[in-house]
Amino acid sequence: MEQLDETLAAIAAAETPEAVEAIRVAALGKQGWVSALLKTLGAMSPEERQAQGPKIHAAREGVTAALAGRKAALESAALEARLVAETVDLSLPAPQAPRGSIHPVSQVMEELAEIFADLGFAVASGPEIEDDWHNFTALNMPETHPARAMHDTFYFPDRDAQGRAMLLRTHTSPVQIRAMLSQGAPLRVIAPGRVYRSDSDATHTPMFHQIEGLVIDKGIHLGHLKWTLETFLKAFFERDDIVLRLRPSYFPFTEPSVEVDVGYTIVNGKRVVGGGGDVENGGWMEVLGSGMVNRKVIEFGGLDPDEWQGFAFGTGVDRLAMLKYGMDDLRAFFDGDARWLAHYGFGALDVPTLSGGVGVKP
Ligand code: 2NL
Repeated sequence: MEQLDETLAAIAAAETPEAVEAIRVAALGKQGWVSALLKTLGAMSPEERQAQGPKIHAAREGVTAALAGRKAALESAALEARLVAETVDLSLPAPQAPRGSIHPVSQVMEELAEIFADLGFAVASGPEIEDDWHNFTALNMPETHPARAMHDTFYFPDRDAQGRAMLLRTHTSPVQIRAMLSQGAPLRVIAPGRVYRSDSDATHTPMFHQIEGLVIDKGIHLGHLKWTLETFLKAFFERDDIVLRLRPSYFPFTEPSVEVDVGYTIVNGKRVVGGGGDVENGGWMEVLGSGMVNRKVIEFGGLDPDEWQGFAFGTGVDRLAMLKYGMDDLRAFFDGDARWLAHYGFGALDVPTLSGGVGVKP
């Protein structure tokens, strides 16, 4: 059978699955030559059919088997080629997964919590939407107090169930009022968090971060305040040559009130905290406000000021971060620019360290 030899040769020479399929159609398809031969069987005499039938069926089976064999061979060759092309070089470095970073404000808040934990302070928190009693009245700022306007407060249009004006807290002090009322005395807390003032320029953002501290106990005096702030600043700036200057000041919630400056030294044209003060190439910068808690505030906190005394202090977390880590644009803190974060952010494993610890050493 001449057609059979040709078909088998064509199958053996086929290079692609498409070529194999075309041959199958030409032989076994409805119009194929094998199908045509099968149809001729019906018109044959029994003798002729007996002679031709087995040959035609054998031709069909031969073609079918050859097609299947060639198809399998082509498929395994294709797989082989893929396996060779797709080798994986296990010695190459793994692709880096994109990593986020810790915002400097978060990092500094962690550092502060760590330092004050070592001094026996717990972290307290409270609502950012406050009422004017906790934010102002309890801090010795009555309705008529000019400081209520001084703060440029964001007020809400509605009052709360007790008829108190609602506002975005302007400082973290209300958290400490709440701590006094709920925990009583003695008390040692820090209150870090977001605060809001209607203020916006190169050095003021309407939202910023504050940390305040409050100690209430018996016989507390300015000496405790000075030692605590000095110990804190030494641990935070990781320097032993921290020099403080205390200046008398005024806050409604403390009496007496003290502003705290820290000495700096000019290094390569930049102010660096440490040493300095009233020397050549040195100066003072204000870092904290503080004082002995006003008797009225202790009363508003539900305590007897003849029995309990305390000191308190407050400062800006964003400013502390700028001073320690050398950022100079406050607004960049809240722009959410990934490039700024990649540069100034901290790794998740940059845990706040306290190399020496703070407090009394043996
Ligand atoms: C500053 C000054 C200060 C306080 C905050 C305070 C809180 C209570 C009672 C008394 Cl509950 N005082 N806080 C005291 C003095 C200063 O902050 O310059 N902050 C940025």
